[in-house]
Amino acid sequence: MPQKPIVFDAPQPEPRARTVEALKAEILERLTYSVGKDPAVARPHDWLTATILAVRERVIDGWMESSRETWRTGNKRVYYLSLEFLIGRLMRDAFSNIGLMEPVRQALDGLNVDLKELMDLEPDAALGNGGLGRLAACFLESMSTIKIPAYGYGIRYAHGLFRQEMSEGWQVELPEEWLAHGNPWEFERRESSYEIGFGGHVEPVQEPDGSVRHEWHPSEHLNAVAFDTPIVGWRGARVNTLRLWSAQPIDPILLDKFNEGDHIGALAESAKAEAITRVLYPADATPAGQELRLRQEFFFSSASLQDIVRRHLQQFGDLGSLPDKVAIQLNDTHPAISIAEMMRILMDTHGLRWAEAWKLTKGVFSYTNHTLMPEALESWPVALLERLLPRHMQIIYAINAEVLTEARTVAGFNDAQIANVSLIDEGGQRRVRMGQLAFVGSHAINGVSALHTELMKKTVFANLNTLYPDRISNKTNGVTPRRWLLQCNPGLTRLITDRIGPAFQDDIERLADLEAHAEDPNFQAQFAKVKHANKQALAALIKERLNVTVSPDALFDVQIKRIHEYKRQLLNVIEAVAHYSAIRAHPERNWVPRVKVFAGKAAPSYWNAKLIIKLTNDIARVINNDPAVRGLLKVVFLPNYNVSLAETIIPAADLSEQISTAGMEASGTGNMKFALNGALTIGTLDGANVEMREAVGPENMFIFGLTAEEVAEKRSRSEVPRGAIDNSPALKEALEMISSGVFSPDDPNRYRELIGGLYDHDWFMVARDFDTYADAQRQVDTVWADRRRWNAMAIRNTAHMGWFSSDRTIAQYAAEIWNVPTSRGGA
Ligand code: 26V
Repeated sequence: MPQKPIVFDAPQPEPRARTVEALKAEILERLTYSVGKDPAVARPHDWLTATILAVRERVIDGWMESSRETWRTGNKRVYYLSLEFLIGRLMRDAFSNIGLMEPVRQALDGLNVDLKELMDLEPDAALGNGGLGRLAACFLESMSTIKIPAYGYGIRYAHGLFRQEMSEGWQVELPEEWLAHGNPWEFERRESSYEIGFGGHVEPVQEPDGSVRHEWHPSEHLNAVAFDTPIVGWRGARVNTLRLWSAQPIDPILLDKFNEGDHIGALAESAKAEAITRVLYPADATPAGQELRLRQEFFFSSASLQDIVRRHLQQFGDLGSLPDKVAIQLNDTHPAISIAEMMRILMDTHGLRWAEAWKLTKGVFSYTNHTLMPEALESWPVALLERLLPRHMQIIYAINAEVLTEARTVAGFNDAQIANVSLIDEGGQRRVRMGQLAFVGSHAINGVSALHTELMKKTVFANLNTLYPDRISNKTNGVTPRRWLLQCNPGLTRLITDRIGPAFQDDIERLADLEAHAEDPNFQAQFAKVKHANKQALAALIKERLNVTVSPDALFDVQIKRIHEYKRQLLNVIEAVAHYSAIRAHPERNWVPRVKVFAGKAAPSYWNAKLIIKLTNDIARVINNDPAVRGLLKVVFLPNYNVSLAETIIPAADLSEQISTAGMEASGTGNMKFALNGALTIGTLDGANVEMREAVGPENMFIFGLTAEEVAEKRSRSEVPRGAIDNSPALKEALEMISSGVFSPDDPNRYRELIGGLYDHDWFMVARDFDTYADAQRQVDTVWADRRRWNAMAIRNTAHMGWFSSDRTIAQYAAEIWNVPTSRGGA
């Protein structure tokens, strides 16, 4: 159906009033007329929905304006394709960004409703696993803030990341129900739906001019239906769209089958279609190899590209201008099949020739790599792709032929180099390497920290980097200071505003003005007071959730992130055991009271990660109940880590644990959030820690451990860790305690294998980094004892985190990859 032309001067309503009175009236109105509840009997969830609907209207005013402007100016749009968006709660974010937090609070007060209570009711949208998904969410907010016309494209999972509960210290996974009470933020766009195919065959068709066109005839079809959520930038600068696709059957019920009496069969098709967007894959430990995952990837890639091309043609009429008007960022390889899908759309649907289609494709796409772990790099069996996406497999072969010819003739590659850049992994079962596909189909490829980008050039993409030099660049990650400072830490925000004025709220690098106050005893006292209040709130939460009493005067030492061997929660836990032992052995010493806080989810199939959770809980039980410890050490594992929990824990942290094996954490973003909130980092020279050290100064951080180079060297020699253990009595004792069952009397062998691995290969260098880590922890104690010094360091951490704002990261993508202007200038 042809689209109607856009009428820019079409009538539009008056923007909504923003006064307390107007909000109050509107909330009542929404409660009555949209939720359908009498205020007399309305329940908290009804008030929540009504409040979001009322504020949403103020967001919509900006949304319409932003979208009209982009249509009117014809500015380039950025499309961020991501299988994950870990957005968390939206209410405080939206209210605060459009400046309605206080008016809404007062409006609700006038209705005898407590805003805080409503905020706690909002589900935490966990459509992501960890850092990669949260980065996508920070990026969306920053794109709105610095005024880039942008869409996030992803999947509207019916169930996000599982809910974690503890059963006798073991992780149990329960389904997550974020949509149970509906989702007042989203708009279903039935009219924006696209057909997605799978399977079938490809037919070559001879064209009159002698060329051959390919027609793909899928054997399965389903619909992708759009759900839009507005994403508002700071001070309402711009409102962009997060468009999430939901899978729906083309025929909800096969009526013939139903009438024949095959009721289950009649519904089976529809269940199969809907299965595609039912759940988020919880695996960030190994790539999910299953067919359903590939279906998810193609499903959302295809829907997004059809939408992008449709919008482009509607506005500009021709495809030649695609790279001038469209930039598509691939968040890791999950949407990499988009490269082949774009080629298919351009050639098979729109009749473009190969060379032109390939030029346009490379012109629009760019790709971000988020991990170097060989076991984490996605690849799909050729046989599976041939069956599920036969046309795409043909296109991938054709791309590969072109790349390999170039590699041989232009670059003069030898056989080993050819095998390395090939899109097809020929070792064993033939597989398509999605990283290589994403690389060759993109004009720009980036890593997420300086170190990670360097390692990318030296390892996975070494040969592709030789073949296509200058394509790889670095874009160090960042975090949005709105959510991760202004909203989650209002006390610190007020204090900073009182001291250096409010300018930092609009230009976060102005936080550097705090440097001048770092040694001011009065400011230090206020800074510490804010921290103390945040720690009291966390202590209350720990009491409520775990019934463990912790003192807010103790040092809060925090490690919260996905549980992974490379992130080395095990190193932290072993050090806790060694410390416990030392406290018992030397009660006379002046120990610094510490609370070790852990939180994080383990992939359900990742046994060692789950065992590390159990170990943490086992150790916590023993230490917390040992009177000889006299409360000098407490260990707590807070269940169900998510964005909202992070927002409570981070402002309360004194010490941030960023202790991954060097070379393995691509960037980390939690590290930035902690430092921004005045925590000191204990960490390795890994990921963005390296750049954080440059920003805050090495004297304001506790760096320890092997470097990435040393790790690589030890691994290449298969060096055994024996020496490290034999030479460290403290480590040796701690390991023996754990493996002999001191913390698991009910099952003394529970940790034998886990600890045995450290003696045997110690792939993650836990034993070899132990001593320097333990030393760094004692250094932490020494500085803590000199509280003036500690506070000065904490203030300096906050002062120098401005650069780690996702606004800066996004401005770099805009200038160096997307070629779009921003409110900070450029293009
Ligand atoms: C990591 C690993 C590591 C070891 C074994 C297998 C495996 C599989 C997957 C992953 C994570 C994949 C992608 C990811 O989430 N990367 C994260 O991206 C963040 C945003 O750029 C970054 O800050 C984290 O360091 C990085 O792990």
